[in-house]
Amino acid sequence: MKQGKFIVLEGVEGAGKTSQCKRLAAALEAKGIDAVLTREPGGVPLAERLRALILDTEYTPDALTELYMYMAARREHLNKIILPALAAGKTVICDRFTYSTVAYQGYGRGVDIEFIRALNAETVKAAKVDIALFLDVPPAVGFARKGGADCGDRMESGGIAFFERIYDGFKAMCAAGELVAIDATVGEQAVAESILKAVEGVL
Ligand code: Z5A
Repeated sequence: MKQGKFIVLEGVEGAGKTSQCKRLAAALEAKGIDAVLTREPGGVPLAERLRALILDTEYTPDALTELYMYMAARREHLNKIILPALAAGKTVICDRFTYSTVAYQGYGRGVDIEFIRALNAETVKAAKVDIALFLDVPPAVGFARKGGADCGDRMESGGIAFFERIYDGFKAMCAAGELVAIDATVGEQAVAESILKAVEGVL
């Protein structure tokens, strides 16, 4: 069985990742490609439970505790969904992945970036990302789309300076060639077309 393709969409809040993951899955299905749509943190029951705990404002984990929770969710997700789907020849579309950890816990929270990269590498070493796209929308635009930050979500209560650092982190990964930037400030249909064009290069 030929290994499936692994596609990741990244971006700040309100960049349109969730909408575009769904559009991409539908576009690939229309081409006869079996696509699995999933997300981080989450995708499988244990990781979804970790997600609820991570985002819960009741808890105040420090940056390292938060990092380990994202990693634990990732490992479970990888083992239960991503690797089996890829091995079965399916194309996996994942809403956020390792790049978010570098951006949020590294650039955002200040955890050592090389340490995060080492943890990411050890956690996901069996999975190779074929293309990772950054939906480029500045944080202020993303939050405006959503009608403001969701104060019921612990991550979103970080303030605009936190999200500016995260955005800068994603841009640095684009400059390093780890992420492919897509202008996502334009209409949804135009963004979807740019994404499909980029993805067709790896199918
Ligand atoms: N996180 C982390 O810190 N470390 C990690 O390792 C990982 C994650 C994996 C949960 O992620 C949190 O986890 C997140 C990062 C952190 N924290 N924060 N803050 P999430 O992906 O579930 O949460 P999110 O980024 O907040 O998702 P979101 O707000 O739902 O954004 P989105 O998926 O990018 O956007 P959307 O839902 O598709 O669209 C938002 C709205 O914009 C909606 O009304 C759309 O109709 C509209 N929209 C979409 N596209 C457009 C365009 N092109 N024009 C105009 N309007 C649009």
